Amino acid sequence: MKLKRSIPSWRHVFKLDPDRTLDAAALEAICLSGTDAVLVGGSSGVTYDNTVELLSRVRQYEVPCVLEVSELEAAVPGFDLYLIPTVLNSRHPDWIIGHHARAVEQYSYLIPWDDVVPEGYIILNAGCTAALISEANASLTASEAAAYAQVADRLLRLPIVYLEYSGVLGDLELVSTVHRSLENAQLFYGGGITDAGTARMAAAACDTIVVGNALYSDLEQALSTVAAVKQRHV
Ligand code: 1GP
Repeated sequence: MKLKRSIPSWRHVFKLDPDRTLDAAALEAICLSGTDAVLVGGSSGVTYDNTVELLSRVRQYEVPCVLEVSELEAAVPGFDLYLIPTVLNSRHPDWIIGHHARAVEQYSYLIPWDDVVPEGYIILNAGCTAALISEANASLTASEAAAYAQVADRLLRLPIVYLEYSGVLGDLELVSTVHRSLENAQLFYGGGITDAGTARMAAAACDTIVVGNALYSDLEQALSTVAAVKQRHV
């Protein structure tokens, strides 16, 4: 299945961490939930082996399966699409462009460029693993976050801006401000969506909500986020 150009229609995505355990029944419920895509990714403990294993399990179902590449060693072939994060508010150039340049230098001939989509990450929870690893300056005002987002959208022309609050529900007014500032990019929001109520609030402030942790803490509530978002358009 070719997913190119279909990203803008995503309203809901479940993010699965290859380093965490899901039994068969849980995975089936997630893949048949009506979510627009399963995004495979994590900030630590992601390996080739656990990524291959999760891909092969998700492939039993028809839901699009997309890899968010955070470890070069875990760039497994066979996904529908590859999302490549660049952390716009990192204090270290490696996370903005350095790792990417090294990857291209080593593996350019292996990269399925037609299936690669860049994401401009803005990490706003200073305590999350991604912020710590990437040395993100997470204390941005709404106006500063919107400025980063516009650089991604208007200058770099990235198709996705991702506001990452992993683990906590973010400042949804800030998210709305960033949303209004975008011209073309799709706004992903992730962080602290645990149930239908938080899903609805977050979905009102962005284009695409990403639900991760809740799948591992309260699956039923996490599954209810799909209908909460989809009903908005009925
Ligand atoms: C994490 O943005 C995603 O990368 C989702 O966040 O795990 O808090 O749902 P949560």
